Amino acid sequence: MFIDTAVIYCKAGDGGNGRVSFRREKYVARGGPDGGDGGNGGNIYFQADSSINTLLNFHYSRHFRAGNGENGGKSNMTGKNGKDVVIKVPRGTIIKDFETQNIIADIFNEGEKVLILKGGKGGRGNARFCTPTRRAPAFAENGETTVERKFLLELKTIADVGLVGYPNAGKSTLLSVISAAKPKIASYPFTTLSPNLGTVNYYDQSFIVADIPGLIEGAADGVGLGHSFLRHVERVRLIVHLVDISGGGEGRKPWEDYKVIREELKKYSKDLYNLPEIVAVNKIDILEDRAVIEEFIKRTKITPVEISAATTQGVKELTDKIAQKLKELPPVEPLVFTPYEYEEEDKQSFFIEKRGDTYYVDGGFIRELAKKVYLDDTESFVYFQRKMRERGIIDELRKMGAKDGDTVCVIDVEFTLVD
Ligand SMILES: Nc1nc2c(ncn2[C@@H]2O[C@H](COP(=O)(O)OP(=O)(O)OP(=O)(O)O)[C@@H](O)[C@H]2O)c(=O)[nH]1
Ligand SMILES: [Mg+2]
Repeated sequence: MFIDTAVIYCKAGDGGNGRVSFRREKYVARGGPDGGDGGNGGNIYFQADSSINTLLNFHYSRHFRAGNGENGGKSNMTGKNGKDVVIKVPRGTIIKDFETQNIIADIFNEGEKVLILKGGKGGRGNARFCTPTRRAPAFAENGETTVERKFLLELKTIADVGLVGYPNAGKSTLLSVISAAKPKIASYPFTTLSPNLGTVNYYDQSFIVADIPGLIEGAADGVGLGHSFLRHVERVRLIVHLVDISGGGEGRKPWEDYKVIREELKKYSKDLYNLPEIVAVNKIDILEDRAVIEEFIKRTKITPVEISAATTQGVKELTDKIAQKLKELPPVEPLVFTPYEYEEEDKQSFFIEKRGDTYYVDGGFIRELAKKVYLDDTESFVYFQRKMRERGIIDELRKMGAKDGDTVCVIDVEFTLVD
């Protein structure tokens, strides 16, 4: 079974809570606060692994959770960070937000770890809230909690060469003689049901060839295996179009086969249709009349490379030609897109908590703003307050019962609420 899409659920770890604790030592009458910070939650990463080439695994396990950060301890002990989770996927896996279908990442480079969900930050322990005027803070921060996200994974294989052609043309046979791949080969159409990848080592160069199921007339409308697997040759640099010179033993005309496949490629995507192409005619070992090749040339205006994948005649010339052409072509690039960021969405968030008589304001919006504004400077602080008002934070404080003269604490800075 070939699986090239999957829906999975991931959750980064929550941050551990900060601790409230006071030093207790012999002969020390009143120890200061010594509650440690909570550890950070684990992250979720995706990593490309070229030893995998389907998304099948995700049909068995669909839930991934990174470890939570541990709570802070006494004696300023910071909690342990939660364990990261690294999810291995084939090269060319595109990760989308399930709800919006927006692209989050294209897992393109072999081995590269891409951060997809960040763990929650650990909360600060009470030791961190000690100020000259507040010697014994009896509170600590909670760790940041994270949300479970639903992703759609789509595989768009990355290869240098895509092998296309009629069923039974000998595509898999060709792949098996130019690479170490061992695809299924048989004398009936639609032997290949899912893409096979093979690496061709050519002197100091190497390239990846994708062999896909055969196409027939009407594939775009779902005839045969349809053409959805063409997504696996959308990201190639070069198409090698293999034509069965024996007409499939069914009296088909090779030049017609060629045109039919070109039509199907065009229907699937103009980009695919416009890719550089090398045409090869296969099975010349059983060619009885060279007139067939002459007619092919006349009708298509293309002089094909003549090969026999079965006897390997002409295969070396074809490989030379492919390698030469690839040298001239630019490398495959990752998709161009603006990555969708959950954090962007969260950057507008804020929350208010009342502890004792103090209102604590925090959240993505505040943190973002605090990065830009130096809070200890009066003028900047006025700006900060204005932004808070615009975002509706002051209104929310009032709704919660905050009155003039009440203390509001924004991250580390305390101020008195006035209109
Ligand atoms: N005589 C001859 N037979 C060949 C040659 N190449 C492949 N064949 C035979 O053609 C048949 C089809 O070969 P495959 O490699 O499975 O063809 P395919 O294009 O991958 O077919 P699908 O996967 O069904 O699309 C097999 O019986 C092969 O042995 C060749 O050069 N000469
Ligand atoms: Mg095949």
